[in-house]
Amino acid sequence: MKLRDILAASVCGAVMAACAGNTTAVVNEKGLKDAVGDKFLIGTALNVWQSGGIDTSAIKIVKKHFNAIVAENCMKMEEVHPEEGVYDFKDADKFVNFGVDNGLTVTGHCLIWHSQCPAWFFLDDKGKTVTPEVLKQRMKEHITTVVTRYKGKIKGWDVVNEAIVEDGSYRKSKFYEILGEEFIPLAFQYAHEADPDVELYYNDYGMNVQGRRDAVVKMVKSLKERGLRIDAVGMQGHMGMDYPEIDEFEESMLAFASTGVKVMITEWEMSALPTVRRSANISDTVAFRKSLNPYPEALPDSVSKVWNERMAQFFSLFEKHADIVTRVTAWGVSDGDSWKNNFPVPGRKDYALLFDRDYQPKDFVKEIINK
Ligand code: 9MR
Repeated sequence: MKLRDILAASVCGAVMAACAGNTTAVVNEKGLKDAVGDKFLIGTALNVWQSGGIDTSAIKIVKKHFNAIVAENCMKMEEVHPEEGVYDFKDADKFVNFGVDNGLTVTGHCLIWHSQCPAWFFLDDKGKTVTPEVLKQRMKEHITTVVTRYKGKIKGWDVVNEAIVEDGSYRKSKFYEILGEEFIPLAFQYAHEADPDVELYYNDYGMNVQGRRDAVVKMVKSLKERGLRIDAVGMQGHMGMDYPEIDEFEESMLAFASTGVKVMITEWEMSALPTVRRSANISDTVAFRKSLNPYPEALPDSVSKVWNERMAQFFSLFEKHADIVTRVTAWGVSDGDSWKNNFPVPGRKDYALLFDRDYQPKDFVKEIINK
């Protein structure tokens, strides 16, 4: 069993407990999506218990408050394409159908990512690294198969995820090692050829950092100069109480928009716990210590107040730039679902999302709804 499945199983346990017991009523008549109106889409990531219809409490929240969804895990390459010639679309199909059946805008996440990419993708039958030609052919086959399957059902794809690091250089991934920078334009080209109508995005974390910001701007410009389609830059909003600086984040939003693409806040949450690592790279973990888990029972009011104020400030920033922002998506429905409970320190209790463990909206969300 993979570590991710073990962690996910514990989330599912919490979900089942919640489903069995208190399926708390939501007090407000109006949903968050009604309050946001047509400023931008307001979305959430779904795990497989949600898109599979098991976590009914979360589903109620999704239908009432959100109008867009993205798959937290089930469309990643290791899930849909675990072996050469073997595809498994069981969970991905359920996710996409959930979106279509409920009239939600569906985003595909993600086509090309160094992480959660099965080892076979880069190896030949003798276990040697494949040639650039073979990797291109595999990328094309993967992208074409997945994008074609959901044609007309998905509004846009995170085509390439997390390819640039903080200093502005390219991440030394297998894709980069074998194909160099060229793997990015190729991925966009293959996706567009598979579905000329679908939107295409570049998605990354830590986008407030200047080195990464400048490199992403350069990369987007170069895609456009080649005549390739790119509709938006996804700024993953993995935030903490002390990062990112709001001004730096705004500067990046404007820098990306200046290239002629839209901006999406794609993976929004804010950890309320002491910052250990700013990275969202899943392998950057730190061992559990009690001192790193200061609120195992509940979040103190004083901390909750600061957290809500900071979330409200970011939301106001997104509203201020509603002309360039097309979607804001939370990375999970309620606090119990968040990957932050296990990253970067496994086993902490975090309070990172828009709805608490009882599926109640946080104060800043209530304020938006009641405005
Ligand atoms: O939230 C996701 C978590 O459940 C997975 O274990 C992890 C690895 O697949 O990916 C998490 O989502 C990541 C997203 O796909 C890309 N940006 C960073 C997110 C957090 O690691």
